[in-house]
Amino acid sequence: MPFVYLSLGSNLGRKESNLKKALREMKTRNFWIKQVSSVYKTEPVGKTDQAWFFNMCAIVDTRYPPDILLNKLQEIELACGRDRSQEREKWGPRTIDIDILFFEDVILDTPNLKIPHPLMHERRFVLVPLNEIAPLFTHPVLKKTVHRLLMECPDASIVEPFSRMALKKNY
Ligand code: PH2
Ligand code: MG
Ligand code: MG
Repeated sequence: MPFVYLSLGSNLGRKESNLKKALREMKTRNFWIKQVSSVYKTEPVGKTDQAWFFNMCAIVDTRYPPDILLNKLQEIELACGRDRSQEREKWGPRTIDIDILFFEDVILDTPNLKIPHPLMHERRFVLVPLNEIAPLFTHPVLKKTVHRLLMECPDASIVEPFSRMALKKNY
């Protein structure tokens, strides 16, 4: 089964609970959670006048092809209380955001879904947690490891460990 690399973020409501709930919702939908990173407190990027985020990454195993996987993740976002109709602006506050970073070494460029995630290498809030669980994974387009992308990342936004203990069995 393919390995998928996900980024999770929350900056509305009970942020850590939202992340845990998202992982639980995945388990009920035939996602096998292989690894989870620590949770980090991160400065908002893009739109800066909003609450700080909690971010983490996970590696999951699923049988869903990328487009179905995207639907499933949106279903999970909804189950965790995300209401896209209330989101007035791009990159504004949300209870949960789950983004596909990599789908094995698949490269996909459709209007709805781009894999690898086109901004991931510019975001410390993605690369720091991802480097914890997949430092040697090679970006299929940029041909650089996650560790190298982090070392070369120009983003200076703050990413600080929130819980050192990975969520592990605790969700
Ligand atoms: N997500 C965004 C925009 N900005 N900043 C942080 N720190 N964390 C996020 O998850 C995040 C963001 C759009 O999805
Ligand atoms: Mg996002
Ligand atoms: Mg998203």
